[in-house]
Amino acid sequence: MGGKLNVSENCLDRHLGTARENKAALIFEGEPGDVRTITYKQLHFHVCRLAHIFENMGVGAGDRVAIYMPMIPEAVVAMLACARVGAVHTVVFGGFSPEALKDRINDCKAKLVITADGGWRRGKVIELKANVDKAIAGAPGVQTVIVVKRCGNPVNMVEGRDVWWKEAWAGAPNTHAAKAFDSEHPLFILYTSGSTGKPKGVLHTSAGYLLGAKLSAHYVFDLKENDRYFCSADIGWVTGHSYVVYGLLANGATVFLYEGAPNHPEPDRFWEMIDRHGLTILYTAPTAIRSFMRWGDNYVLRHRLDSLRLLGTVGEPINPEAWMWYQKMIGKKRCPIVDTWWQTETGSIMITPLPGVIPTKPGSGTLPFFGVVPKIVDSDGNEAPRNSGGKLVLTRPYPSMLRTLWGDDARYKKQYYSEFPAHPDYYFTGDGARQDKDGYFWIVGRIDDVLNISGHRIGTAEIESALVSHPKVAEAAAVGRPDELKGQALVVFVTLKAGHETSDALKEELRNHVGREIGSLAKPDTIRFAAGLPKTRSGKIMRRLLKELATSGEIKGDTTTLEDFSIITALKADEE
Ligand code: 7RM
Repeated sequence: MGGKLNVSENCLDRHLGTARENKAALIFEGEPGDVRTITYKQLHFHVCRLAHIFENMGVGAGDRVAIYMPMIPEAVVAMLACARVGAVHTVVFGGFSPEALKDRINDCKAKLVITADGGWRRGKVIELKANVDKAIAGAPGVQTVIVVKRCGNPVNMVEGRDVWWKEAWAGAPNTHAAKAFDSEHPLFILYTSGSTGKPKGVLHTSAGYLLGAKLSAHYVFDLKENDRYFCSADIGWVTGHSYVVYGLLANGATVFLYEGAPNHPEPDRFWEMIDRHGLTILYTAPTAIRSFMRWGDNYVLRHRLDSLRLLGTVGEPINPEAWMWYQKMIGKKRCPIVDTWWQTETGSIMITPLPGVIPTKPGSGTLPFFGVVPKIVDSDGNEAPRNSGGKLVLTRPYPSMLRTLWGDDARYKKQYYSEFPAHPDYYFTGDGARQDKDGYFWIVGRIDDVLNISGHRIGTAEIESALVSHPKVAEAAAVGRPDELKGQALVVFVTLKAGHETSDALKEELRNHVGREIGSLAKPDTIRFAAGLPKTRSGKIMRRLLKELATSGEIKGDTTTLEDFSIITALKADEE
């Protein structure tokens, strides 16, 4: 405490007057193929200007700003301009529905929303501004909306509330004296799924977060001055915050930003861009790698990929087969792979190899990063023997750890620090893992009620509450089933209120309903209607049994606490 800094100054001004001043900070490629290069000096101009615009609007230290944008440079400018004036950004992934956006805006009481008319995805326009309008209909606290013109699709501008980015731009000075904020000043809130129906607003602060992001980016990607770094994560996820924006810009790196889908116009878009822009580092998710494998080697073999020198993965456990393919087909056996384990809550990479230093094993994140002290423990918090599974905890604090859940300190303590009463200082990750004889960590996956679908965290409770908000649904239970492509697929069991008939049309209606409530990423892969759900005598849905049924079609596990066994027989008979 007591130290002061400005995060945006540390990402921008510190490079001015050095050889990096005219270096590309961002190389942007839109899905239609438009390319823009923005140097550190130019990015600084843009951020300074927007900082003035914010201040003229009365948006300053501590105010919350929601960012709902495509992957375009203005999104990065918006984040850094918030940091510059001490405003707290909450970036909401563009794939979330108006309903989900509204909840997040209301939870943190954002008074400014920054968006675009639309964004390109597989040749189509995602209508972001229209979604913002719907969200704001239920979020009366929003005073201003700044709109970037990206796609030129028609939008409705509300007089006195909505302003075009370009018009707000005119006249604002392009230098801005950055004020220093306390090291613990809030930097951003990022909503993430937990084990209850309501997403949690993970709060990160300034100095510790930036240190974690910067130091880890430097060592894990072994950054060199001439690197051109490509992380395919959207800035709506924590990976985009730490390893597109803050960690890389603080290091003065060149970041490649791509707006669209990896298979547009063809499934070789990434490889084509890597060659054309001479990209040197690729950081992506296992689910993307499995898609590339499925699309076929020919799309990869059309390209040289000889600029690449380092590969990374994040988001979920990588199966050894995908790891080997990545190493051979993309890295040509020349490039080290860093499998990086971390979370929205940890803010920066926690378990990872250091390339060229730590020997890797396909599927393992290997060893902890500097200052990180993880342990595998049993239910009492005692260290588990090597090679036996347990719960993954972080036993010591580190700079980039989350500070609280926005507006809910009690939930923060309960969620993360109450799992082991004998060790109130152990942070519980929610992951199951084991350590092998060499001390290497192998993450198995979530052991709480959180699913990891294509690297996206989704709480079963969120899906269930979306389903039961449909007028025909009585009860719902969501479980994960292993899926070759997505890691986990989403299976939901639904019982209907009396008087409603099951049908394929209703299944489609329910899928779309979840899409509207949360976003397309949460649409169930399989919907199964049931006459009843298996419950304990105290009325708790036994998801464990449903998960077994969804996975193997059988239930062999312990059913002694089940209240009514006939339900299981009926469920099995109902199989599609
Ligand atoms: C960065 C991010 C966090 C959850 C985490 C794990 C899983 C992430 C890995 C991984 C195995 C990895 N943040 N996870 N990285 N599992 N190996 N390298 O993903 O908050 O969205 O998700 O993702 O279960 O708890 S997140």
